[in-house]
Amino acid sequence: MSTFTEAPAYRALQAHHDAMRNVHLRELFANDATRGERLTLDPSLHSGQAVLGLYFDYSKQRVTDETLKLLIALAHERGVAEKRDAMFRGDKINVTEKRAVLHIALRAPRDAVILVDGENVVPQVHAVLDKMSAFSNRVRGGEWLGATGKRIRNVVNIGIGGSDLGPVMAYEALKHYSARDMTFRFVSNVDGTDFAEAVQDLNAEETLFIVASKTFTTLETMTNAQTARNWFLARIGDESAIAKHFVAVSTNQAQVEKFGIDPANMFGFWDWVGGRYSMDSAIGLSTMLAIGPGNFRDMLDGFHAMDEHFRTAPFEQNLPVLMGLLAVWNNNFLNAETVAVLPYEQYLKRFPAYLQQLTMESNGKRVTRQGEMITYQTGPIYWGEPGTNGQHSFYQLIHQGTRLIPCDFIAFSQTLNPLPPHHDLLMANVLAQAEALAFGKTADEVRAEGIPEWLVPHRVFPGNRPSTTILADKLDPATLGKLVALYEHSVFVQGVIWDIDSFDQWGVELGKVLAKKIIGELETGDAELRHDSSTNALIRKYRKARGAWNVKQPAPKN
Ligand code: G6Q
Repeated sequence: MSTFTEAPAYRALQAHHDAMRNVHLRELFANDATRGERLTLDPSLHSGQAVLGLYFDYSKQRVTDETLKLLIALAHERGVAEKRDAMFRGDKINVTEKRAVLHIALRAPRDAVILVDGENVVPQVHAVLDKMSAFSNRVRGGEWLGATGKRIRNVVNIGIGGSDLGPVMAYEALKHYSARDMTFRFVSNVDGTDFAEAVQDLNAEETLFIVASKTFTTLETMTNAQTARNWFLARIGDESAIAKHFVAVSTNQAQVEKFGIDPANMFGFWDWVGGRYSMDSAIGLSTMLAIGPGNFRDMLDGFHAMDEHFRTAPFEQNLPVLMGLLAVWNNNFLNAETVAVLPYEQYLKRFPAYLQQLTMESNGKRVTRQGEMITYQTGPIYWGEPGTNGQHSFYQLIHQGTRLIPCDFIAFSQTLNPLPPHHDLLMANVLAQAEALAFGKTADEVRAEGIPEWLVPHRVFPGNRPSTTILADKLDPATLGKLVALYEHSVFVQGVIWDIDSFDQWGVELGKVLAKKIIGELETGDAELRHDSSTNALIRKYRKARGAWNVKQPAPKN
């Protein structure tokens, strides 16, 4: 295969871009009265799959019919369909780790058949789901009691990265559906403050810790899990009580047992589930405890509906394919460096943080799958905050700054907390922002408002700033599943176009080993230092000034 920038479709797109670089969205809309309805996807209409229900309006992207035609040609040329089919088939498309990539199997129906090395993995997936459901029902129903006979009221998920961001995001997103008589906390940072604050008001007798770690070797998680164990034992004083208060989610049974957790209380998953693609595996145990197995199943069904859409819909009507192609257009032709994700839904407040890992860990790569250096831009920077808060801070730069920042607006027609007039105001804002970004305000329009001439340049909005608006009926478990799967597959499409391995994360692995050397040097106060002069000086300064951090703490009171 030729490299991305040598592909005939790339060259055609480059020429097309040169011809339309100065075309304004104002013009595109003025020349086509139907554009706002035509350049949209409502898969319930297009593909007869009434289940999707996500209205995807990309008419405010800087594209024409010709752009779309060329982008779709690019997708065909780069082998998106073949690579997608290879993923769904269980081929080892994660080439650097020689692994299959099968998060789609986590939400497959019970009777599906998906083979890894000749073995159908779907029964294993459902066996774990059944075990999670039985456990969740027992905890939620008050059958699973703590060691002193009290009901479990608090769940603390200890994990980091993919073993944290998905669970936190999903808990926050689906809080409306959660058991309100239970408290959920998430500890990820190795900074002791994270653990201390998470448990400071919890009663150990009513607390369940989930140690969530695919490898069960991650420094942060193992340190927090050990601290949790100490915290618990200091209050309960009985090793045998651990079995009722600690469960594990992992692929590493040996390490789980070594830590002291009974394998009967372990929920497994597999090496073909990447950390950032694992929120719908056993890593979602905290989510299931919060919302119950039925809602969790609905979420999985939402994921699966998007998987099937991605697998079967023609590219012209395929949400993840179009979303991925538009991202490539903005990134490689309009030279946008970032993407702002702007959910107008308070419950999605952690969605941008979740997407940061999904997108940037997947596509932040600088060599091809074959290891050749890449000469074009790959994954952009994702960031964002829920609306309307962002409007009062960083939107200034999006409207009038010198950079082009494509935006994903996400909104819901129905609120889960009807408090008139809030929802209409929220919706008015998201619609107004997308409109203002696209069309701006010209100098003549500013003058017509009676603005003095010296102020006119400051009051002009250039417009022509691209955005997509995703509108769903309401935020429920199935819709969340669809949204996450939409981004997952869009990331996949981009990775295929750029010819990168979207499923490894060597940059993260490095972080896991780098600190180890320095830890030893901090602990041994007089060890000889062989770093650069800056690091050496910082270590010396820290050794001197750290105070009594390692002095034994007094035994905690119950
Ligand atoms: C995700 C990454 C990474 C991982 C964490 C936690 O795709 O691999 O974020 O999830 O480093 O790893 P463990 O689950 O093994 O503790």
